Amino acid sequence: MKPLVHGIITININHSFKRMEEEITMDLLNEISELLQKGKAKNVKMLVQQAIDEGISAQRILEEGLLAGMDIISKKFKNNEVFVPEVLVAARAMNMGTEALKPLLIDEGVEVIGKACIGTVKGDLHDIGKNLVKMMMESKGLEVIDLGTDVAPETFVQTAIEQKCQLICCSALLTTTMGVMEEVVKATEAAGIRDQVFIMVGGAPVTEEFCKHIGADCYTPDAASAAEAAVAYCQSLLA
Ligand code: B1M
Repeated sequence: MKPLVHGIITININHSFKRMEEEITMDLLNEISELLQKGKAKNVKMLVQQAIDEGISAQRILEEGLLAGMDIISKKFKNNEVFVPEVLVAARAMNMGTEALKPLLIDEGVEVIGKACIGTVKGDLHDIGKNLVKMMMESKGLEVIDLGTDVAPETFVQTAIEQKCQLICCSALLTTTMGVMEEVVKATEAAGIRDQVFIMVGGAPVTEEFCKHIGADCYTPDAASAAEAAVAYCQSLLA
């Protein structure tokens, strides 16, 4: 009987320990989310580092900490419970938090498999999603030239020509700016490089149907699938 009882106690202790560990992890991720909502950028960065040091995966920190906080802010913004200044500081905290995750996601030793330029289209200043796409692409071995926000179609095209990019990646968050993506497609045609570049589009209002309608090559709903699609395209060029 004794070893059996001992076994049960060991199992229970292990179970309790795991539960405690999960509770500590959840507390830390919730704190990251709350500090992000308050726009405490430096504290967010510090806690992201703490979470990394405690062995929490980059994916959990991103999804259950940073993006969870951003999601709450987005809903409050939509419902007029918070306004541009609060959203702006939360966005800064988000960007600082994701910067801290970068070393975890990007392995300097990864072989470069292709080159892309990325930007948020003209008239649009939203850059969080674009930054995530850039980071995920870099983590998968793409060299990514970041053109920032408010990027004119000619800038995408000129960069693609000068830097020999195989991919042009456009992000848009406003229904009023997503049309600029069509201008990017047309600008590549006018410059005679349409068949040399793979045009990827994304952002909250963008859809697969819209992508087809404007003649772009690929729509993906999130940063991870954008990186996967970019890699698949680059590999198809190497094959
Ligand atoms: Co603005 N904003 N904003 N905003 N903002 C939205 C987009 C909005 C939906 C809010 C709402 O609910 N009403 C609304 C747009 C409505 C519409 O167009 N129909 C809106 C508005 C109206 C505005 C202003 C006009 C507000 C004003 O001034 N009165 C103004 C416009 C400024 C401008 O751009 N000219 C404005 C300003 C701002 C801030 C500056 C305050 C700030 C941006 C700060 C920054 O980015 N540095 C801001 C923010 C933060 C938001 C919300 C709340 C959050 C956006 C975000 O970062 N989400 C947003 C609400 C919402 O989207 N529900 C909102 C998190 C991010 C991870 O998601 O960017 O969607 P997202 O990226 C995703 C995918 O879309 C995808 O990957 C990411 C996830 O993995 N993805 C790609 C993105 N790009 C991709 C490219 C790809 C593939 C996938 O391939 C190339």
